[in-house]
Amino acid sequence: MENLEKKIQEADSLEALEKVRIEIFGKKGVLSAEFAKLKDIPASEKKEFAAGLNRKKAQLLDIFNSRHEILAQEALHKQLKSEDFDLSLYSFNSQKGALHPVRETMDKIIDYFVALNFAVESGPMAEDDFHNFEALNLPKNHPARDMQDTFYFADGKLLRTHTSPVQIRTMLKEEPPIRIIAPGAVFRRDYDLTHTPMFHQVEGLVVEKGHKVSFANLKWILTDFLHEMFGEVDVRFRPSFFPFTEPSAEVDISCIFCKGSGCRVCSHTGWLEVLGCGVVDPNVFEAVGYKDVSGYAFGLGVERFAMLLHQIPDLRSLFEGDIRLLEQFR
Ligand code: 2U9
Repeated sequence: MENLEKKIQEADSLEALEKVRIEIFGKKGVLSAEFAKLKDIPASEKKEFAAGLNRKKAQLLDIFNSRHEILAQEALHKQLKSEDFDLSLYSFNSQKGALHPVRETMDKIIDYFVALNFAVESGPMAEDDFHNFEALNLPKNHPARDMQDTFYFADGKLLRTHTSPVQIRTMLKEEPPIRIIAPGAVFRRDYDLTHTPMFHQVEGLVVEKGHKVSFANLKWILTDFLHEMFGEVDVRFRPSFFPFTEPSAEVDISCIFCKGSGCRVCSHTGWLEVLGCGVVDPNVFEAVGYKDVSGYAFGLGVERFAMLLHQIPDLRSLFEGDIRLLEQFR
C-alpha cells in the first residue's frame, strides 16, 4: 500500500499508467485484496477499516487522474509534433482546382470592359419595385412585366429580375459621365433546358452629357467585344424591343458550330442570339432626374456565353454541383 502513490507518479507513458491502474484498481488489484480483508476483521473495527480504505482509494484515484491528464497532454503534443507539416514544400501530387465555367466566363467578360475603363458596380439582389421596374419604364400593369416572371417577398420586395436596378442606383448617386458594367445573379420563375430560376447577367451602361453617344458607339463596342469573346464571327443587329431602350436591338453572331451553314444549335438559321442592347429610353433618364444626356445600354446572359464557349448542352448542369462537370475545366 505504501508505494502505490509513487508507482502512479513514476508511470512515464499512458501504457505504463494503464498497467498501474489494473495493478491498483483492477478486480484482482491491490485495493480489491485490501477490501477482501474486511471479512476477517472484527465487527467493531470494520467501519473504521472500510472508511480508511475508501479514503485511500479516493486519494489514489485523484493522483491517478491528474497523472493521466499530464500523460494524455504529453501524448497529444508528441502526436501533433510528429504530424507537423511544411506548407511550403512542393508536391508533385497536387490536384489543381478549377474556376466554375460561369465564374470564368464572367471574369472574361468583365476583363474586356474593365480594359475599356468601365467601372464594375453591384447592388442588392432583393430589390424594390421602383428600382427593378418603375424607373426602367416598366410602370405597373405594363404588359412587358409579363416578360419577367418575378419572385416576390411577402412585404412587396422582390428578387431582381435583371441587374438593371444597379444602373438605376448608380445614376441616382452619381452624375454623368457614367461608364459601368453590372455583373451578378438575377432571378426569374423559369426552369427548362435553357432557363434556370437563378442565372447571371452582365449589363453595361454608358451615359454622357449632351448628345455625345449614339447607337454607332454601341455597335462598335459590342462588335469588338463579340470578336474578343468568340473570334472571327459575323455580327448582326436585329431591331427589337425593350421598355428601357429605344431604339433597341438584339445581337446575333454567326453560328460558331457550323460557321453559319445551319445546324441544330442555331436551329438551322446560321445565327446565335447573344446580346440585347439599345439607346437608353428618355423615360429612364427622367426617372433618375438626368437632363440633356445621351446613353446606351446592353445586357447578356453569362450562362449562355459559357454554354456556347464550352459547348455545354444543358444549362441546368451548370448548377447541379456535379464534380464531373467541374473536373473538365481544370
Ligand atoms: C438601364 C437602362 C437600360 C439593359 C439591357 C438588354 C437589352 C437585354 C437580356 C440579354 C439576355 C437579358 O439575360 S438576358 O435574358 N438583356 O436584352 N438589357 S438592354 O438595358 C438597360 C439597363 C439599365 C438603366
